[in-house]
Amino acid sequence: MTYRYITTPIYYVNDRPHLGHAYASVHADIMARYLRAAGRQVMLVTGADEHGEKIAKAAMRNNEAPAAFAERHARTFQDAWRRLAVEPDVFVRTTAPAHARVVSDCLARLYEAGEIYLAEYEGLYSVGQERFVTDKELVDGKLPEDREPPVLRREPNYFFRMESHRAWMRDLLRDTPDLIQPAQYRNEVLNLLEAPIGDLSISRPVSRLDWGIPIPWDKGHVTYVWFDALLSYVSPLGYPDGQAFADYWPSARHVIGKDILRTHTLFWLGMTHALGIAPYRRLHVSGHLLGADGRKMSKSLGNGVDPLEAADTYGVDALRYALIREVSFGLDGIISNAVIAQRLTRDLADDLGNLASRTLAMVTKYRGGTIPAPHRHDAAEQAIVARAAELPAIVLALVDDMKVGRAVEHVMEFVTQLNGYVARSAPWTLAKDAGAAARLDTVLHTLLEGLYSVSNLLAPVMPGKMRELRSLLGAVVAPGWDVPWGRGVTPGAAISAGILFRKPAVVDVSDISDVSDISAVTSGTPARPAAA
Ligand code: ME8
Repeated sequence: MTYRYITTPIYYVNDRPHLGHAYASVHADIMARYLRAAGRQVMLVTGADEHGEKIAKAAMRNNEAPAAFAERHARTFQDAWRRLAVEPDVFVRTTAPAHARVVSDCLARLYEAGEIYLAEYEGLYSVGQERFVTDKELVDGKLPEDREPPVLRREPNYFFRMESHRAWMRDLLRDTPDLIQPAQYRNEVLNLLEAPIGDLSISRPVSRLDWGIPIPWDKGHVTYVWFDALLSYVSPLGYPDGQAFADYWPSARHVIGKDILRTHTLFWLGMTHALGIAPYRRLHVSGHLLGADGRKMSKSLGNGVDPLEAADTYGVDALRYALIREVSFGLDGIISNAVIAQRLTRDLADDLGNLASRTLAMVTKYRGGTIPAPHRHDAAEQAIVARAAELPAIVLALVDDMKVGRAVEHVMEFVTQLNGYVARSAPWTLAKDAGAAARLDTVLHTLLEGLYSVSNLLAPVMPGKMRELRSLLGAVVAPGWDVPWGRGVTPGAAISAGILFRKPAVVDVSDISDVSDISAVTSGTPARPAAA
């Protein structure tokens, strides 16, 4: 059994998710779906980061107890993932007693081992990022991603001896080139590790903040939210003794945004090393989605595209597709309603949707809606069959490196190849020639089988639409990875004509040169795409 453990960040539940959160979760979900389709035993974990000052403050502003506030928003996230077809196996909550037990146990062990000590601390603290910051990180007196400048804090804190693990971390990163991907983020961390990183404050006095997991030996302090949150990667596996931990942890891949690179390297690698947990296998670091204003999309800035509204407007599958195609994983990129509409129009409706609808229409018109059996394959069919045979391995290898957009680009090139094949083989001409009936059968069968391959190859990205496509193709076979050519559609079975993707009705996106002009696409009542 080949296991794969995939995690997303556990999100701060102080509001509803925006598209930046969806970006990480959709990538992780797509990787999970591809690997599952290819027969791996996958566990996908996402969750809610419910403790800490940020949540406590947001709850207070809302006149609500932190527990009730976090509970309500955790549910909002769970509902959002359901709507966005993100299907985790576990939704971990840091307020769950089982998680708190793991945190307490880890703290106690580290304290006994001398890895934790008490000291007075003074420094600049970013409430937005929930961590102490250094002067070097500040631009114009604040972190670029924060609205407020950091505040000066002086208080007794428990510290974790993070600095003592620095040499080991540096060696690990040097010896494991693919531990952090893309490579620029590994270099960034290697640079950080050249200089002292200091020890990590892992507690807060209850006099200032009581919304957290108590420090087991000192009720005057609660656990720092990051120390608590990072352990949510092992608590759902039943760490330390659970079988799931033994099975899944050795294959762990964390999907995160670049804003939390430091916590997932310096903090988390240090913590796992001190606890005797093997380091994760890979950290997949995304860039940032930028709002139309060119700034990082964030809840605090309110410049995000609402993923649920976008799913309603364009369909959840088109949204997932646009997210992974538009911004290459690892890089920053702007995403707006306009670019989603453009992807839906061009790639999905014009290329894939058109291939499907004209193929289905021709089978209806020329063969009464019944799938014909193929005859002799010419060079054109042989090229298509050969490409269909090699695509699953190509796609899987790219997905394994979290190059999901690139993987899907290959499949869309195959769609282009099929569209070119329609044009060159001109079934409408063959249909006029009684002597070309066998050739027409072969062409139509090749197109249907090609579409079946596409439905399999894109199902992890667009599960609903690809299910719909398989049903239009009359494919009774359960979707499978690597289905050999000729086993997808069944000669003699009936297809249904249908339209897979509808263009957004409101705008002609070819007119949009300025993607920041969101109002152009969101005003009016867009047509809903066909139901999934
Ligand atoms: O940091 N573009 O939670 P968080 C791309 N609770 N991704 C974005 C993004 C954007 N504009 N904005 C957010 C936390 N993200 C901690 C994590 S994990 C043990 C604890 C994504 O709610 C990105 O993956 O602030 C980022 O790392 C994550 O959301 C942070 O979400």
